Amino acid sequence: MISNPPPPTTFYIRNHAMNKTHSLLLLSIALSSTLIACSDEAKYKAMTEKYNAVQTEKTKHKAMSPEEMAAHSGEEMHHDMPMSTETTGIHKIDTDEISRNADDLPPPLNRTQAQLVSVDLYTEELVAEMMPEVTYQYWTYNGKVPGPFIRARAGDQVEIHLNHGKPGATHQGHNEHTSAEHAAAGHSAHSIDLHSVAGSGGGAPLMQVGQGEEKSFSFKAMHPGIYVYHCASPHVPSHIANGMYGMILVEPAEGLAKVDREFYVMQGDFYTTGKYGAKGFQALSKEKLLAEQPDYFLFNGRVNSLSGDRALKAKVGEKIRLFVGVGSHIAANFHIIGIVFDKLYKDGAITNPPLKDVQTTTISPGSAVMIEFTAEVPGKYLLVDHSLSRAIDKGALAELIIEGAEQPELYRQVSR
Ligand SMILES: [Cu+2]
Repeated sequence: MISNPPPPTTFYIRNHAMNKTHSLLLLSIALSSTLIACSDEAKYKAMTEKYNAVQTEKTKHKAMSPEEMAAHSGEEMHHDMPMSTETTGIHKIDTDEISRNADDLPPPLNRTQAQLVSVDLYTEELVAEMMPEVTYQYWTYNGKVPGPFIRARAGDQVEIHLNHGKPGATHQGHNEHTSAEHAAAGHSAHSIDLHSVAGSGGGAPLMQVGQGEEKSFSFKAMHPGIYVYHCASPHVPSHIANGMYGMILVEPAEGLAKVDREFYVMQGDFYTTGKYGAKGFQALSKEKLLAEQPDYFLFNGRVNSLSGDRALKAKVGEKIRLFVGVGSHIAANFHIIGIVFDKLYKDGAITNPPLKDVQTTTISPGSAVMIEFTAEVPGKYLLVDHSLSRAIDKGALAELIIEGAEQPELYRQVSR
């Protein structure tokens, strides 16, 4: 029941200016992505060449005046030029950072009444680095992997607005293709299925957005928990494999216990035409996806996304809460080396009594957990998938840095 609801909470939209040059560049990207649909290992070489040709085209466009662009936009683009060593394309990317920071989530709600929560999402297809010198075309919500962390309270009415393409941008340029080609490419539509929704398809039947469309739907957040959302447009596994997932927290009416730090981490499996570390542009390998043989297991979308400057950081004595989910297809075995979880809320069930003193937890695909612990001993801790080749050899590694005074009574070297 919502009486006199306070003003809606509106989640951010990153609304960078998009000029005509950029929109044409996106058209080039879209052209290259049609190939991804029919990708298999045999076509990889052709795709790489085409990608590099597109990058050459992009470079050319960058040097053009708006007038030249206008004149040029009617021309047919030629992507069959031979590959040059100077256009390997590995540094020609749409965004310098595909990964969402682990601390990029809204603060606790701290309110006692239900209200309307309005969430603005858009879909964006971006070429970015998966690791140095390895690029991939991600499909995203709001330009990052994972999508925005949505925060509501039990009893809230939640309105989701989903725009196909970045608002304010000339649409991402499928106009040279037929709709059949779009469908074949698997990105004629995007959508959203939120696991917190009680209703057909989790909203997806109401939320299929095509080029230039925006659709909205509303649901009542009745079940507290931490949930995954994801794209549910055909071919659904491909959309998810490309990065279209995020999490929504429905806080219980009484709120959550106070903590000092909260972090948002999602593990995803990625399937590339080349092996782990193979340089250059990597397309989605549908064959590997169907065989459930990922080349990468990644936290927040890329290798080392949450390390160094972007590591999770806390101080000795602070209470830490992690929301950890699996957006894509393979269950995670989440562990932090050197940390025991004081409390674990399995399977998103945050209103149940937690498990206590847990070392490792499995997280099902399409599920999430809430973990709480106190930072006790300073140092660097590694977040891993404890199926450890995934961490050591395939990317599932992040850092938690705890700063503060040494605690020799808790942890020290001794000699016998
Ligand atoms: Cu999608």
